[in-house]
Amino acid sequence: MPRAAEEGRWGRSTVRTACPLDCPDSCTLDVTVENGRVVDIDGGDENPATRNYICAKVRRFTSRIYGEDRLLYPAVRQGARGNGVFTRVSWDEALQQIADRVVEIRDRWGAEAILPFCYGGSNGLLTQDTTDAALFRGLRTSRLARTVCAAPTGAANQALYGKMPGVAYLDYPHARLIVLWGVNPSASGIHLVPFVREAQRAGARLVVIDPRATTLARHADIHLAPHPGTDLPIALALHRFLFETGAADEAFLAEFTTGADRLRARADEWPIERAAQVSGVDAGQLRAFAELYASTSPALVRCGWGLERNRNGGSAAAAIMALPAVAGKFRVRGGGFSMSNSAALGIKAAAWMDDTPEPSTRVVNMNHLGRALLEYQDPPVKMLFVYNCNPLATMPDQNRVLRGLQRDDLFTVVFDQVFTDTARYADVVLPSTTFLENYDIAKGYGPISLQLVRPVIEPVGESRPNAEVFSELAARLGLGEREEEIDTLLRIAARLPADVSAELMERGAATPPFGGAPVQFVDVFPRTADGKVHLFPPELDVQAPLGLYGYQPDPATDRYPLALISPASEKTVSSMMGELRERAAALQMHPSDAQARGLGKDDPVRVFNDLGEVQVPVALNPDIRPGTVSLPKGLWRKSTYNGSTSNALVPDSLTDVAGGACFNDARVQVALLGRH
Ligand SMILES: Nc1nc2c(c(=O)[nH]1)N[C@H]1C(S)=C(S)[C@@H](COP(=O)(O)OP(=O)(O)OC[C@H]3O[C@@H](n4cnc5c(=O)[nH]c(N)nc54)[C@H](O)[C@@H]3O)O[C@H]1N2
Ligand SMILES: Nc1nc2c(c(=O)[nH]1)N[C@H]1C(S)=C(S)[C@@H](COP(=O)(O)OP(=O)(O)OC[C@H]3O[C@@H](n4cnc5c(=O)[nH]c(N)nc54)[C@H](O)[C@@H]3O)O[C@H]1N2
Ligand SMILES: [Mo]
Repeated sequence: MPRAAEEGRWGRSTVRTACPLDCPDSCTLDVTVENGRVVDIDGGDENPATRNYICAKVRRFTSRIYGEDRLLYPAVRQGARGNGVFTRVSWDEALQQIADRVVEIRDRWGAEAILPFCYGGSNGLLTQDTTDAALFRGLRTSRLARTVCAAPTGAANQALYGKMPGVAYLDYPHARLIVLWGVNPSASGIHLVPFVREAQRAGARLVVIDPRATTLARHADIHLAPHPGTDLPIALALHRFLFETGAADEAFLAEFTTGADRLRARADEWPIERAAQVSGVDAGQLRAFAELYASTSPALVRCGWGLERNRNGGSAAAAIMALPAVAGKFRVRGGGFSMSNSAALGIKAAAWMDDTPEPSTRVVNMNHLGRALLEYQDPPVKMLFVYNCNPLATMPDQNRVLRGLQRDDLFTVVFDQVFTDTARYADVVLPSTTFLENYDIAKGYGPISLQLVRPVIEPVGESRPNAEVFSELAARLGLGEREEEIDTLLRIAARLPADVSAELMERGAATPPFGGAPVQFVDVFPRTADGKVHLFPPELDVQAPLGLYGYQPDPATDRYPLALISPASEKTVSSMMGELRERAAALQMHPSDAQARGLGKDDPVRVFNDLGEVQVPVALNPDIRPGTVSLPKGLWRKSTYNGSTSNALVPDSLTDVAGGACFNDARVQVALLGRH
């Protein structure tokens, strides 16, 4: 396997690799390198679903690689925490300082006083859960529950179907009805869009359920714009309709499912009119949707993540994913559901390097970072080790996280590619490579795919890959041998099924089973213990405050009547590339809500609640539902007037199941800035 970086060092060459960033699509990339520098990034043809084109973000990834925010060498804090002044040190000094602090804190407080903090980052199989997991397990630090995203949808998909693979992008053109539910592929997975449009050209109907009139919603036959957090009543009303009108597939339910009676009992509480009233959609439109779904096949539901980020998120996701089972939509190409396909290949990103079981140490829910830093005792958190994550930008209750990071007695390490908002509060900053400078294995969660990511240039500055840094730290702490990144890669490869591994290493990609397009209940089946669909899984029921499918009402108050959502934007991947945004982001607000508050186009406003305040210009946007306002996800602090972003308004309350984040449960008021 050639180290591609060497091919492009002199002259010009184009190298095949893949994008591992946190996005469903997992594009094949052709990267052109000239005299050791990346000059062009474009799509390649290995992944049939990504069809040779890529998003604007990765197309301009060179602005990140060579940008002014790039971290080039290790550095330690000078003077007051948060003032942003750092002094360059050698890797040896930085790592020794960290190792010394680890020993000191472990001896005085116990290793659970150390909290490793990581999430999406580059999202591949090598940059997470490898030598990092071995190090932190070996130390017996606190463990992190990685719940910021996909926890409720993942728990629902696991409980109902054991994460059966979903309908492939390639099969969307076979559908006669496509339902895009709480998902906006035009921003969050662009390669799905042409397949939806192709289906429409072939006569398929499109239903979009989203509080915003997204691009695809504007092209839909039915657009339901529910109040955020009310998908559960809508889905239950559909179930009730299916059972009542005889459209439920009783034979399928009897043979392949459990729990249908209990689901039906909860659905009985939701006639169409009641669900329409609670969710703020038109009852006639909701009925039309129910009739269309009942009568059309192949019908498929693309369940997204927008609907999980609220107190009803787990129940909503379960009720939505239960629809094709009740309506009997499986067993045809283009029928069923799609959710995350991250488990489709049966390859888990967990503890690859170490067969020793996870220690039974304290678990910290990452959505409670602020609380953990400020309130947890026995022991208090004394060291925070952040990598693959930018929590000050991305976790709930930003002001609480900020107060935690400002603690004088907290030792914080931030290992990142750029000088993030979180890095500003670090004691030690370590520079990491990007996916064009290190190896990785990219696993798609839209299309089923596994691709090799290769370094196409030498590391920029003194940056180093995760695998090496954690193995070196482990060696310094007497927990193992230092190893090269390539050796870690080979150790992972050796743990993959032999045929997958051989093809991945030789060809750079593994061929997915069923041509990457399995038909549900023909090629793939539920991976639950009994092989059935569990429509009322007890493990979800015990978690939910009102039981599974129990609707918790809207948290709005008279003081804070507006729902704030913060969906994915086409400009960033979570907060990655957020450093490149030059102007303040705008609050999207319906003209009627603006008028009621005396606000005009571009007026500076305060968006506030009891947790914080965000100051931004307002944009009058008829595409957002009245009563709902929106800010982009992943903003850096510099992208608002006062350095607070949507997460300053997001409570750190948890979803009904699986401890997920409630980003879209923020309730706020908006007023002209300067008027109180
Ligand atoms: N460009 C880009 N792509 C990304 C990302 C990114 O940041 N930028 N992030 C990646 C990651 S980490 C993820 S998890 C995925 C997420 O991708 P998506 O599943 O698309 O999730 P969101 O962007 O959170 O929200 C999707 C839609 O849900 C709507 N929505 C909000 N609240 C509700 C609700 O209560 N009910 C319903 N029905 N709809 C609601 C929003 O208006 C939005 O249009 O995208 C991935 N792809
Ligand atoms: N308000 C609001 N907030 C949200 C959401 C929302 O809908 N609304 N969505 C949430 C979602 S879906 C998600 S997934 C989370 C994501 O939240 P985070 O996990 O914080 O994701 P990123 O912002 O992408 O931060 C990843 C960081 O890792 C760094 N990184 C990338 N590759 C590497 C590597 O190889 N090594 C190291 N050491 N660092 C690397 C990047 O430079 C970046 O700074 O955000 C959540 N935050
Ligand atoms: Mo996510």
